[in-house]
Amino acid sequence: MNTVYIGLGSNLDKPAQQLQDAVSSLKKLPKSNFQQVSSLFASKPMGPQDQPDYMNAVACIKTELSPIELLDQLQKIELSFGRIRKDERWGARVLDLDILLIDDLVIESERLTVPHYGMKVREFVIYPLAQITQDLMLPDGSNVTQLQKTINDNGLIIVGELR
Ligand code: ROI
Repeated sequence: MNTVYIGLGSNLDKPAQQLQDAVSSLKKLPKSNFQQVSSLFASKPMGPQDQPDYMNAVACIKTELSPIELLDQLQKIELSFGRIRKDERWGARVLDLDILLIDDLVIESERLTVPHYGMKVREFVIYPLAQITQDLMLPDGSNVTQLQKTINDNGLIIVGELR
């Protein structure tokens, strides 16, 4: 069993509801056990500012799926939520499910980079991750609680809980 942290994000079509529905989908993943999810956070868009604010959260699962099997499952969920993969980088999206960490694995393949390449500087990843872990260590030795202290919260706020 691998312990996996997944970043959830949405800024279209009732984002809070999208994230709650996404959590329900994560609870049904095959060969997996849902562990926990952070609070629901509202965040300012990183990247182009001419898009709605985001809702973000981080969930933890334990899974026997291989990393690629898990990626396939998460992309299937994104598609089922009406996610359209556009060429536009960093645009608005109905649902984003990012694999952040898989135990202390380092993966650099065509489809999958783990740890997630931007996670260490994104307040909407590090704050929810720090909320559900204690001194979690990344493969490069950095500590999530320490990272949180160095990253500006950029107006991030907790707006609710996910079940
Ligand atoms: N900005 C925020 N605040 N939250 C996200 O989940 C998010 N996702 C993205 C980009 C467009 C980079 N900006 C984001 O993919």
